[in-house]
Amino acid sequence: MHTTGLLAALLAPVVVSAQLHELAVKAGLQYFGTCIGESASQSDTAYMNILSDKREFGQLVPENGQKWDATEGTRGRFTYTQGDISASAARRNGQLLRCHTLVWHSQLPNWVASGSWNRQTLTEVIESHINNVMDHYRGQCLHWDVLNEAVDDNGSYRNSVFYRVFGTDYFPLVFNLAKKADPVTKLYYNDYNLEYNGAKTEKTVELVKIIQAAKAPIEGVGFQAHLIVGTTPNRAQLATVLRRFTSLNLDVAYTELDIRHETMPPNSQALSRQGTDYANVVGSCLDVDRCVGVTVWGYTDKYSWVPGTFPGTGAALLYDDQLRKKAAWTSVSSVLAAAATGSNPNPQPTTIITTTRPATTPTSTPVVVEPTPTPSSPASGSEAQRWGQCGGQGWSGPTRCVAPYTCTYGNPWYSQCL
Ligand code: 9MR
Repeated sequence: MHTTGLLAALLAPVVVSAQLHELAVKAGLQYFGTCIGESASQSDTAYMNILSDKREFGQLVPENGQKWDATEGTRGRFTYTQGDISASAARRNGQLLRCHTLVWHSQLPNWVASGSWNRQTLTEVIESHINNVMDHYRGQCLHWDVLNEAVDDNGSYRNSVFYRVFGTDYFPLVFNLAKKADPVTKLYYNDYNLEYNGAKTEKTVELVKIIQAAKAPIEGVGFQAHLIVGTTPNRAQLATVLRRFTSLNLDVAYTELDIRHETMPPNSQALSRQGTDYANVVGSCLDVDRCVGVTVWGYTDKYSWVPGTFPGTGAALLYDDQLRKKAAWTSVSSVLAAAATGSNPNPQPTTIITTTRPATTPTSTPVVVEPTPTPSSPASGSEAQRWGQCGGQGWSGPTRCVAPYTCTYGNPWYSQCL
């Protein structure tokens, strides 16, 4: 090889080949995951092949299968066919499972939404629902979204059947019932548009404080992050709003991330801007201790709720409708890889960060990634690092954790150093 050729080869960017979940774990998160569309999962093998690779997606959540209308469409008759699709896939693939959702005004069967209830009768209904569904998935859910979208977009409490019967008393009630039904899984409040730090965020802080004042066991807040290209807050702004909740002694996670284009089809500039927005969201999670993971609401534009709900918008996900990775995928992998190879994977910035990790520019700022043959395994030695896997059926890696972390049971297939 000519000297110049050799030099060029040495200086050539190393393409980021590692996958999203394995990079996320190396970067200090617990997981990078996706929701699973129940119908696509039954009909599209190529879709399932990518989704089943736990190096790419280490966590799944059902898009619709565990909701009230899917699990208890008729009072007292529980069906888990749809919900079990995601639980079985996670078990088969060795992936973590987030569970979604127990108490929500939407996808709520008519017999609940339009019933005529008092506090006692509606408590019985909620308790029976929570007990049955949580019992069915006991030992399998890392988190449960106990309460979903209880705050309206204008910053008032949502006028649902639950609010009309109980006022704010149902907030602590549902967390207490959930803790009684499954004391192990982490209990989350989950909502959208919290990212903008506006009136809705204020009200959600108030909701959390009501639950905590009643000594009920809320443990995390899920930021759904259904965002729009070009209007997504920047990394520092996002970290600031996440910290409003971690300062209340809660975990936080991005639970339903997608960033839609409002002009379709997007040109290359818009696709690159989408990459910047994605990197800012993922980067903000890396910047905040107790931001435990990122879940995208589907991974491919082939299957997304967005165009159906916001006609004329779309292309919100990391893979296009041909299952090819988009610029946004490269941005996310770059921001994770930069954190994974840094000396301090989860710093605690005290001032507004411009960051030592590039927020994006994946093509011009290539990141060198060490080969990572075994996801979630420690770099060396017989002890797993923080968030690393330390047990589970079929696991042959380390079963001890570096101090001060302890090997904590997540589900039969996954224990983790926490
Ligand atoms: O993606 C889900 C879509 O298939 C359903 O039709 C819709 C019905 O409400 O729910 C979508 O998922 C929602 C999630 O459960 C809660 N946050 C908002 C999500 C997008 O609407």
